[in-house]
Amino acid sequence: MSEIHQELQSMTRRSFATGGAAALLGGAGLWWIKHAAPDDGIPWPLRNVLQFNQRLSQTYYGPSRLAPRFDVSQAKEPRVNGQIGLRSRIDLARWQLDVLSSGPNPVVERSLPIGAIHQLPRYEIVTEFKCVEGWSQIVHWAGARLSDFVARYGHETPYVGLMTPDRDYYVGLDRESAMHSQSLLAYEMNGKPLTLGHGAPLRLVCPLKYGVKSIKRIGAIQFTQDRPADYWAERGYDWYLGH
Ligand SMILES: Nc1nc2c(c(=O)[nH]1)N[C@H]1C(S)=C(S)[C@@H](COP(=O)(O)O)O[C@H]1N2
Ligand SMILES: [Mo]
Repeated sequence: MSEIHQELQSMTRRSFATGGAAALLGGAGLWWIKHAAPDDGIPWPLRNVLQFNQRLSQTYYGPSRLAPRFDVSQAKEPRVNGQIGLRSRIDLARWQLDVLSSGPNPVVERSLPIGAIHQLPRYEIVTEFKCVEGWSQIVHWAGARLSDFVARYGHETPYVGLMTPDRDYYVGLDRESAMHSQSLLAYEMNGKPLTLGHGAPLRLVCPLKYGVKSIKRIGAIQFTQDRPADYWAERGYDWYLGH
């Protein structure tokens, strides 16, 4: 199993390296990568490594794989990292989570107050939060399992998309990752309500994936048949981003 993890990690790193190389090439190189017969929206020079990641992800990112847990005494506050979708004003008293209909032109099916999330069973976890930029931090989170939310308010679709209220930041999850027992809709960090910088009033925590997927300030959630838009996947990162 550890060999597989190593392979998954090195492949993930390599796909970042490919993205990085694409960024460095600029000019003609970037043009070529962008225009080389896209498949599933992904230019083929990046596709092979992504498909390999996808195979590994589907095989080994099963419901039984758990992120390591730590003692609560090891938890510290992570840095505030990534402000996309957090720049507009937010009135926490009026915040609602919109559940969107599936399909390309979604309508709001229902709007839930934060109380609806607090009413779901509370779950706490102390896990290592890892950013692709190379830092990590052990953090103590509390919130509702995304799987409990889906069971109560969601639909049985292959994908789940989450976005900030202003739609500036958005992530897509495959159903297996969404239903993973450690995927949380978190409202507390290290024993206190989330701060605005860390995504108040509600953020995702997905401990088996890099921090990129743990969207802060969730405003809407959509259950889709097709792969939802994903901010960093659109910019060349691996879609699954497991580690
Ligand atoms: N809305 C939003 N969520 C986001 C980001 C962002 O830019 N906007 N950045 C992501 C990245 S790259 C990381 S590492 C984590 C950082 O979370 P933190 O600020 O609580 O440490 O948030 C993720 N969620
Ligand atoms: Mo990150």
